[in-house]
Amino acid sequence: MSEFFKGIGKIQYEGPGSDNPLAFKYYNPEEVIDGKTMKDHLRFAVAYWHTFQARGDDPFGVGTAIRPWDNITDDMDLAIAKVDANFEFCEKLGVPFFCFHDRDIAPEGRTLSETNKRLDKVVAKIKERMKDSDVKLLWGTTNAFGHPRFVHGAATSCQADVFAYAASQVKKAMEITLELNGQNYVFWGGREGYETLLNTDMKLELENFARFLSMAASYAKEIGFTGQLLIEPKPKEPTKHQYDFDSATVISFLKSYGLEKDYKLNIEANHATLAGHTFQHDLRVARINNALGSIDANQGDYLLGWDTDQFPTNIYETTLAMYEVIMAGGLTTGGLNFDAKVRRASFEVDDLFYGHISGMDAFARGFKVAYNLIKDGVLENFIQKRYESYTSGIGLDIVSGKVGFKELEAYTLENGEPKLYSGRQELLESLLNKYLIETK
Ligand code: XLS
Ligand code: NI
Ligand code: NI
Repeated sequence: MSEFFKGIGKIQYEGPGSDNPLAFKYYNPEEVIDGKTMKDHLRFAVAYWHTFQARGDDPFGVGTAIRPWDNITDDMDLAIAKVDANFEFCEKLGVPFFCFHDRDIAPEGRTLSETNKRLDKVVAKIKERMKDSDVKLLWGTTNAFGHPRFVHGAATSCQADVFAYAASQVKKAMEITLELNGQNYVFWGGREGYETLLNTDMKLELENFARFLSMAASYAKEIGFTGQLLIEPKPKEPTKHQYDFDSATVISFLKSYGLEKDYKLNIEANHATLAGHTFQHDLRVARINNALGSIDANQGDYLLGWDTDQFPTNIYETTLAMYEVIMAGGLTTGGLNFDAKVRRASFEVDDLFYGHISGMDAFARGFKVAYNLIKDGVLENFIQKRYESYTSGIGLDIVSGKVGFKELEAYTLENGEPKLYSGRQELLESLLNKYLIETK
């Protein structure tokens, strides 16, 4: 087996004082916090598509990436080689998981059965590598948006034969995810949305989408896939309006169709911001609905209106994200998948390492700050006090359903004007900064 990332050894934790660019400054995988190692708290994953497939092309120019597998011309040889590259990369970084789309690991053949045979070949290779590696599959998914047949969508296509094709594809992708012991299965509705309502039967498309997800959940049960099914919200791109707009939309969609027991959410930072929310907002909505499943860890650019999928470096945001994760009880079967790509100008292989190292350090740091904030009750104590009026008297009567408008009017007539209290945002922001700066 040839080595792809020559000259790069296992990335070590060297601590905040280190100036070695190929070392962790904050991510110390073996450090135990609250009874668990950082590795187990953070459950990082490498995204196959960005790391082994993407070439840095954009609408204005071709790919710029220089990769150690560039000399391999046969596409199946290349697919097999990338399995080795994936394991070497994850092992060198000490990342415990990876994620893929079916079409990332094996190129399509001329027919569905040929495509599936190709998948089987690559899956056999992955299984073989898994035998002597600790690297596992966090989730599998289907790419039902890249091929021209999905021009009008997959589950929400206007054509039933495309719906059927997409179902066949998910069926197979679920089977291989099970075979590889994947811990989750993700649905990102790449083209499940519309460009114009002038040609769109929105009601039928939404119903079909629900039918598709319900068939998927039944099939998962039938084959004994016990991993978590996840939906990844995104408001737009590639379609003008994606049906899985944001956490709130997806949760209410799931509830409308009775699917809420079968699905949780995979929240992506950049998708939340595209929807006009903070990352923390979409995580919070998921958390309070017991629907936080997994995370696509990346960040967008506030000046750009599209999904830039950058490596997460903003510690303020990783802190608030990890705050939600800890408050939700941890990631359980989910993880922090780097759905992130190096910039087009960062075309060397070292950049793939720098990107992941910076993301892992940013989340490790965010995790520690969030952990301390929660341990010291900095925000929770304040919040508890802020809502204290609902724990006794008229407030308790409201939340326990004891009173209606008449009783509330009587209360107000008797008690007069409410005495108000400050929300103390600036104070809390400065406390957050203190923890960001002082956390060891
Ligand atoms: C694209 C999505 C995609 C999903 C997996 O915007 O983030 O990469 O994570 O299909
Ligand atoms: Ni994603
Ligand atoms: Ni994205």
